[in-house]
Amino acid sequence: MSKIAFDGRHLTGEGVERLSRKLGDLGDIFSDKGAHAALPQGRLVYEVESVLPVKEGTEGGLFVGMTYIHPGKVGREYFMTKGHFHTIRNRAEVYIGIEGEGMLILMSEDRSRVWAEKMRPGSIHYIPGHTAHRTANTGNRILSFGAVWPADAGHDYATISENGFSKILVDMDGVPVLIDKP
Ligand code: M6P
Ligand code: ZN
Repeated sequence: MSKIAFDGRHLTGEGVERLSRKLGDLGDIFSDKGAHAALPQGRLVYEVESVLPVKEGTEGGLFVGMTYIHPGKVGREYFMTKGHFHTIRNRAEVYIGIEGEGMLILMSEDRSRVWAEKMRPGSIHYIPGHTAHRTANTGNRILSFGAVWPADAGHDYATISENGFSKILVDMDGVPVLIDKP
């Protein structure tokens, strides 16, 4: 019997690590700085639960996680994850939509291409290597998805926090649209 399970709301079992990110932790990712500053900094944006069966950095190992993004917006931009490249750039990842509606936003390593895939319950997304990835909740309830990634992939957040993605996902009359970063 597996020692970890998803009970429909959370990962349960031994060794589940949890982290949460609040608006105050995410000042550098949203483009409308005024709208960000006006919101309560303690508001929860997303939570991540992960299981690391092997030591971080183990070649050939896999990690598994669940991410839960709350509904909300900062200005016209949807609540979203920080986003990252993998430190070892060629490492890929798989996301599986579980609940709610969202968009997986992807960007090529040279920043010239940004595209998005719709996430919904049951959608499966292959994130190739050399591709930055972040997810946005475009609905009005929680967006949750599962992820599986190589144990040696690593998270490069610095490249994204310095330059962001070259396009942002905004609400245009109720429709999520990618536009050039203002
Ligand atoms: C997925 C995986 C995790 C990641 C999480 C949140 O579960 O890709 O590795 O940590 O999403 O994304 P971020 O780390 O960019 O905040
Ligand atoms: Zn990743």
